[in-house]
Amino acid sequence: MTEFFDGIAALAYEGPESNSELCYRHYNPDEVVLGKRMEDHLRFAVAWWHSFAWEGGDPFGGQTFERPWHPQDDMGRAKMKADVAFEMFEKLGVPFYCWHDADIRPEQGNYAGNLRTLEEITDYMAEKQESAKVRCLWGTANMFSHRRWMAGASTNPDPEVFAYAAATVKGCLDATMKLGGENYVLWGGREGYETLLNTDMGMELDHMGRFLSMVVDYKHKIGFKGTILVEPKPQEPSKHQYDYDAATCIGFLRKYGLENEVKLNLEQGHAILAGHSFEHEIAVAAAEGMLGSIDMNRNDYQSGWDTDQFPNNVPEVALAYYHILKAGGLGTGGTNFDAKLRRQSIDPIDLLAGHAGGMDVCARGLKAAATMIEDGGLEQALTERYAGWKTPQAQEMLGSDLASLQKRVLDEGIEPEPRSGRQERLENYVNRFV
Ligand code: XLS
Ligand code: NI
Ligand code: NI
Repeated sequence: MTEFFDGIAALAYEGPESNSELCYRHYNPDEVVLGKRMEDHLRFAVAWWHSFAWEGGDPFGGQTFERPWHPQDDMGRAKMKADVAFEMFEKLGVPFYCWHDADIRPEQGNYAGNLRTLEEITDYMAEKQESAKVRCLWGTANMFSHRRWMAGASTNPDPEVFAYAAATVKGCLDATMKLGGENYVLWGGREGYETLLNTDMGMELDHMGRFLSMVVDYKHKIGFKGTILVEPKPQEPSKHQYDYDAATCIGFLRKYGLENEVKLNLEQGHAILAGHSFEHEIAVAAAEGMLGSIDMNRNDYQSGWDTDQFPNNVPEVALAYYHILKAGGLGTGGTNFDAKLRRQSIDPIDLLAGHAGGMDVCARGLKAAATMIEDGGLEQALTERYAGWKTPQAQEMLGSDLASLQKRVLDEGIEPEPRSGRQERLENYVNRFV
């Protein structure tokens, strides 16, 4: 045991009326929602990078968090960080965690050294898992922070960086498998460009497609049973990110023949940056059978960048889970809190409070979504709105052609009568549940 969370007890479900500062008011893991335990629907995960690796810097100032494992450059402190992380997982009762190689291992400044420290720290984590309830939801490689990645990883103009990226992902996939990870994520942090003046976009996209195929081949070679996930995000950090949004990624996966091998990890804040709602991104992926997992957070709607705050808006979260439930749930995926504290929230208890609040918001969203599904009002409205398409005549039309349809319009004197889309009535309906 470390002293980091001294005096703070494990969180318990106390119900909506509780006055405790630190408890669950809505997240009750064993409560059954639509025939399944809440914990199994939501599959919460803590993100190692925001909670344990980030030091509280912003573009104008450096570290504000003074954790006993900073600076993170030696194995002793990396293990202390892992000890605190596992204590936090237990106090929160979360079933999963997620990591980048650079979050968990001390940096050695060269590939062989980093592989060695990654193996050592993941052995240590695997050992801790033996006596813990928590599991690995996904691992990933940080191929965006170090200066070697500044012009991309698999899309770098330098083939040596491509090789380095391949070696890095191999090491991370091996480590994810060792930890029993249920997925492996690729977020193309620097896969994009700043200016077309120095960029061969077609070549870079082909290299990214080839790279992803190598990842899929290696997954099968080692018998990794998890799902490979790609995480879309627009305009940050590169001005033009190749994996802009769900639709762009789906087109990319189809082009390189990977549509049956790779799914999407969708992040709330990234959806907003792309000019979409979160439920839009979820519905796009679900329509293609490519909904994999979600990164749950929220952006500050005024600042226009990825602020990665804990979610606190139940109506927004409810619509996201509504579409997840409609799609049949998260499968091997989960709800990963890709969310960090504000840099003034320096106390250990803030880390627990951030997660507990987010989990309660998601639990309320899930329950509201489940009630809407049970009530069936939205589904009913859809059935009514598209009822015309149920007729044999409408279905036959889809196999017809422009000239026959013109003839039909003229012969029958068709002049369609517009009908209300009922948006406000449907919004009022949703507001009864959230
Ligand atoms: C950054 C991404 C990142 C991925 C994992 O914006 O959300 O945190 O989830 O590399
Ligand atoms: Ni993310
Ligand atoms: Ni993000």
